[in-house]
Amino acid sequence: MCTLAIDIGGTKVALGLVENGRITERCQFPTPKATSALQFAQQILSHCETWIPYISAVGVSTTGLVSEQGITAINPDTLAFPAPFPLADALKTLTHKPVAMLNDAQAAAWFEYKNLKSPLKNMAFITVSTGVGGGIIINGQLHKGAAGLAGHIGHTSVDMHGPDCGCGQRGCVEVIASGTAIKRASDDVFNPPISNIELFAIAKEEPVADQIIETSAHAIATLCCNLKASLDLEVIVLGGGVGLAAGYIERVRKHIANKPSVFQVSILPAKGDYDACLLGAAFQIKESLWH
Ligand code: BMX
Ligand code: ZN
Repeated sequence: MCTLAIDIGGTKVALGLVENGRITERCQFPTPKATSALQFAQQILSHCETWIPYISAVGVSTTGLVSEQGITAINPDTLAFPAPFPLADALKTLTHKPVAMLNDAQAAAWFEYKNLKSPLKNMAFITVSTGVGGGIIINGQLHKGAAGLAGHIGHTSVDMHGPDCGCGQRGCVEVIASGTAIKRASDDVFNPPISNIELFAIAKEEPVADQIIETSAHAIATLCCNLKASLDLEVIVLGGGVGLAAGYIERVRKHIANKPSVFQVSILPAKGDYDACLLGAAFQIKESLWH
């Protein structure tokens, strides 16, 4: 069975043709502006027209809160979805295939959980990318909560006097640690502006660059210890463009090692690497068809 996997992030959309858990075709493009759900779906499908005859289902992982009604932004600064945004329905109408949709980090969490080397019961996945997303596994089950919000750990505050977050709160992990936050801090000091990739590349020789990345890693480490305290997780898996950037996990581990031992938790890189959310998109549709 071939699945069309769609991963919608705040910066890019990735598409994959997935067969037996392997990505056989892949493409990506900048996230289109979210106008109407039907238009958005049409734009996405225009990038993979030749794959459509081979697919039997569509799996979507997307940034935002996913409910029966569609997608809602928690932080519209990362991607503003006009409400309601019934993307699954639009994709169903256009492809005539079964469609299942999950939040991007929840989908990756479930995929990563099912691919852990040693079986555990309690785990979280954190993506540090355009935003900071999360997915939580409790007692071997993906925990979505009453309305699907569970795992939006990027919007837990680690500094009540911190900067305003697009979600309406202050000092959220996302507004301090995300790729967007790193870029904002970097633009304040580097003229001409540099990309986050360049920032990571110069961090060894440039203390200002190093400090910006440290601030992000420290906030993520604090989040990990908060999660350990609230959920007693056995492991936390890190993903996303920033989360998987060279040296980032080591920085997070170093900050965790400085916290009281009871709150320390092991950190692993995502097995699905940069495609954890895309593989999660394919994985969850397969599961939803079986159950
Ligand atoms: C935001 C939120 C989450 C998402 C996370 C990571 C929106 C639109 N998104 O916290 O739902 O999981 O970003 O998203 O409110 P990404 O764009 O970085 O992949
Ligand atoms: Zn927030």
